[in-house]
Amino acid sequence: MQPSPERQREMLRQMQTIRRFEERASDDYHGGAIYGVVHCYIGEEAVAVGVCSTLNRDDQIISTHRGHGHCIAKGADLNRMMAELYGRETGYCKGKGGSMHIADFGIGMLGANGIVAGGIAIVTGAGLAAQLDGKGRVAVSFFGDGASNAGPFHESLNIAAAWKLPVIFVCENNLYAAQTSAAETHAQEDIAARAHGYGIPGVIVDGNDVLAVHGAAAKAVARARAGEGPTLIECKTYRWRRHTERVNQPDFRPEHEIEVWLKKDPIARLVAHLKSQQGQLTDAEWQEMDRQVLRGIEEAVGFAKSSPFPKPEAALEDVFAS
Ligand SMILES: Cc1ncc(C[n+]2csc(CCOP(=O)(O)OP(=O)(O)O)c2C)c(N)n1
Ligand SMILES: [Mg+2]
Repeated sequence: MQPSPERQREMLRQMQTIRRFEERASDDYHGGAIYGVVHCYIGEEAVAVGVCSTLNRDDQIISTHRGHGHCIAKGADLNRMMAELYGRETGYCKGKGGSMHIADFGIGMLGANGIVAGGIAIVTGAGLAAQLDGKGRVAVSFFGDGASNAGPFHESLNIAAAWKLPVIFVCENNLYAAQTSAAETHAQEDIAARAHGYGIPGVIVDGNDVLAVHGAAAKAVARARAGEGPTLIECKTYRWRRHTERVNQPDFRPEHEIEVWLKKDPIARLVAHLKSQQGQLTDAEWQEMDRQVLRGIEEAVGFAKSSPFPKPEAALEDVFAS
C-alpha cells in the first residue's frame, strides 16, 4: 500500500532536508569550518527515507561512513548533527566524533561507522536482542556494495537467516566502493542474488524511487516482525558527488554515467509524482517546503557556530564506559 499523500510530503521534506544539510556541510567543509571527512549521500536520499518511513521510533538502524541521510531519516536533531560536524561541544559526540560517528540511541540510531561492513554485525546483534525482547522490534543495517564483499556481510546474513532474526539488510549499491567500480569486484552484478545462498529473500529495488523502496522495506519489516527472519534488499542507486569531499581524491566515474544518474533525481521524481496527483503539491507549496528546510539548516549552522569547542582537558573523557 502506498503511503498517504501527507506521508509522501513528509518523505519529500526529509529527502530535501538531507540534500540541503549536505550541500551546506559540503560548502562549509570547503570553507574550512568543518573538519575531518564528509561523505555526501546526495542522490541516494530515497533509500534512507524509503526504509526509515516504515520503521517505528524504537526500531534500530545502523549506518555507514555516509551516514547523514540515515540519521535525518530516523529523526535526528539537525542542530546536534551540525554541531558535531563543526566539532562543537553541543554535538552528538560532544564534537569529538565528527561526521562519521553520529549516534542517537533515543531514536534507535545506533551509529554511523567508519569501518566498512562494521555495522552489519552490530545490527545483527541488535536483531538478536530484539528477538530476545519479544516486543516486535526490528533492526536495519545500511551498507554499501563494497561492504557486501567483506566477511561480516556473509557471517551476519548466515546467522540472521539460521536464527530467523528480525533484521533487514539494506545494500546501497551505488556502483562504486571509493574509486573501485563494483563491476571490477563483483562477478555477479546483483548483490541481492547472494541472499539465496543463505535461504532468505533477496529483493532488487530502484533505489531512486522512494515509494518503491518504501514498499520493499514494508514487506521486509512485516516479515521480520512476524518472526519469519531477515531480508536482503538491494537498492540500485548512485552518489552524485565524489567519494568524499576531500579535494585530493580522484573520481574515475565516466561523465556520461554521472549524467544518466543525475536525471534519475529521487527528489525531482517524488515532486513530479505528487504534482501529477491533483492537488497534492503545488509549485508554491514545494517552494515553501524548501524555504522551511533551508531555515532549519540555517538555524542548525547558527547553533553550531555559537557553540563552544570542547575543552582540551575533556579529550580523554567518555573514552571508556563508567
Ligand atoms: C574495513 C575498511 N576497509 C577500508 C576502508 C576505506 N574505505 C572507506 S569507504 C570505502 C568504500 C566503501 O564502499 P561502499 O561499501 O560501496 O560504500 P559507499 O562509499 O559507496 O557508500 C573504503 C574502501 C574502511 N573505512 N574500512
Ligand atoms: Mg558503494
